[in-house]
Amino acid sequence: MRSIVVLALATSLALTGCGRQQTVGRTLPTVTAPGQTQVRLAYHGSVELGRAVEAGLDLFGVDADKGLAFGQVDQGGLAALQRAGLHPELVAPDSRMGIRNTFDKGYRTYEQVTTQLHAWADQHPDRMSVKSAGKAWENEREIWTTRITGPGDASKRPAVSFTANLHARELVTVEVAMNLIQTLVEGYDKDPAIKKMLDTRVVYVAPMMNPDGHHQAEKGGDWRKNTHKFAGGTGVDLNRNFPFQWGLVGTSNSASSDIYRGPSAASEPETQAVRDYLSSIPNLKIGMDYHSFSNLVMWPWGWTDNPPPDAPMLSAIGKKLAGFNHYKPEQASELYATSGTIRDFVYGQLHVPYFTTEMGGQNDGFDPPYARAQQIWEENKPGALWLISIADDPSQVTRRTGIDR
Ligand code: 0X9
Ligand code: ZN
Repeated sequence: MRSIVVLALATSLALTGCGRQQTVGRTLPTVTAPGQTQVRLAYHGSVELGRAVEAGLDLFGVDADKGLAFGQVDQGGLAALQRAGLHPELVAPDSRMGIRNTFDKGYRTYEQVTTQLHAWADQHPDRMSVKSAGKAWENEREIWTTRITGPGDASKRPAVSFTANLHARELVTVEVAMNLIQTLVEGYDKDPAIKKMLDTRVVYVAPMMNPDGHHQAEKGGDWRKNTHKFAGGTGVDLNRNFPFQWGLVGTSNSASSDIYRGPSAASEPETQAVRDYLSSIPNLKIGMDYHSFSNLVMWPWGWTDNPPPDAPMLSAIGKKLAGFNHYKPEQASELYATSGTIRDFVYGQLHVPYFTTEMGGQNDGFDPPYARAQQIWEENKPGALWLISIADDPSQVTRRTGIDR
């Protein structure tokens, strides 16, 4: 009887940030409290971490050097981890790990992002335009994309893409993308290096690809996925829904899971919009998808440990980027296997080198005080500008040595 009450409570709390979807619809006779327990798990390699995620660990991030993973599990997940031979350490809800579920007012809301992007484009129509790639699942919020380049014929200029906030609660990534846009648009008049860059490149930035999920985070909710309602739970992990090696590994077929892949490849309106947007960028040469946290720079593949066809180039670029922000560079699968990700889609399907940055450390979690977001932007700025600079020919990194442009 008690567990029925608890499950009903968990259902009613879904998406409020207090209760979590994972408990809904499972038989959990031993559950005595709704919600999640934060855990720290010493893991040994990507296979073990992948097992933990598949068992139900909602992974926040890792300290890759120490082999420590941080996250949360419900009672069922805890039992599954133990059955898998993994022994997470329970930690008290810790303000220095994971999520505080407070939305520091420094962070921009969806509404503020919308207003700001249009204000910049209105002020600088000669160099910036804003376009919606489509609406998110609730059919209310637009997925904004921006195109930034100097005046004149841009049709032959190489293009670079930056994407952010596929995962709703990774708030810092929106701010980094917004800072990048501002730096380029306003720097055009002030900084000759930026002017030269924009006169010879086209930069596309999509700062908030999961606006419905972000809206939940703005209300203080802990939310990763989009907000698509299914019978068995809410939300698809958009970074498991892309149409490349969809459903293969590191993902779940259960709507209650934080790594739910969706009912089919590109089932979600957000995925479709971003897929079509990225596929239609002329001369797309390279790009970056921003996540948080773990202080990592990753290149394809995530779906297999096998090296990608362009491994020397991809690893050279990844290591160079990591030299700027002092993050750890690695092939994505070295962390844990994933499939249906945006990075592997762009590389595998569009044949364009695409990277993932996991910004911030475990002390930042998903929602560090806003001042940290500015520091995280500063540490990622040189790499972002460098990526734009090599877009004319990314393979130059393996042909030249000692370049520092
Ligand atoms: O799991 C993800 O989608 C990303 N990590 S996050 O903590 N931001 O959710 C990226 C994972 C990188 N790719 C692989 N591990 N293969
Ligand atoms: Zn993420």
